[in-house]
Amino acid sequence: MVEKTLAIIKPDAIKKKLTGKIIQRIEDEGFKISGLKMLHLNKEEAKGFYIIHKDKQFYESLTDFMSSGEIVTMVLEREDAISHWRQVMGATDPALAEPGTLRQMFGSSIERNAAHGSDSPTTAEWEINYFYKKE
Ligand code: IDP
Ligand code: MG
Repeated sequence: MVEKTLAIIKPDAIKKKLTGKIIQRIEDEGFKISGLKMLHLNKEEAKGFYIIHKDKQFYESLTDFMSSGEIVTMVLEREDAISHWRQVMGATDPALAEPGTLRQMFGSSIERNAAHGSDSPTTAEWEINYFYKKE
């Protein structure tokens, strides 16, 4: 089934000039990019996006990081987009991610792991709406 997911290139990857490589990989994996925006979130916007993690010990640090520089948000479309994008990214912790995954190749820590992807149809819809709300 063709579905949509929200992908983010995180500030660590933007700073390392990996934006082009990551977008190339997205296209090579057969995704259609149907939305794309570069944004610099403020702290409140980062906290809103990651509200699901508000009780985690890493919430403050994660939202500082995600508001520390520009990000690129994208809506990706493909057959099984949600699970396929998570496969392409690899495990949350780059040290545990499979060889050839984006996080294994480009991530530097469990926090600074280069990319984000929605984890279910419900979160994909919520996350796409967070950045691409129809006015
Ligand atoms: P996911 O991005 O693979 O879905 P989540 O558990 O949803 O992983 O966590 C969201 C983001 O929070 C991660 O991508 C990572 O940037 C950060 N994070 C997750 N676990 C930790 C941790 O234990 N320490 C620091 N940051 C973390
Ligand atoms: Mg997640």
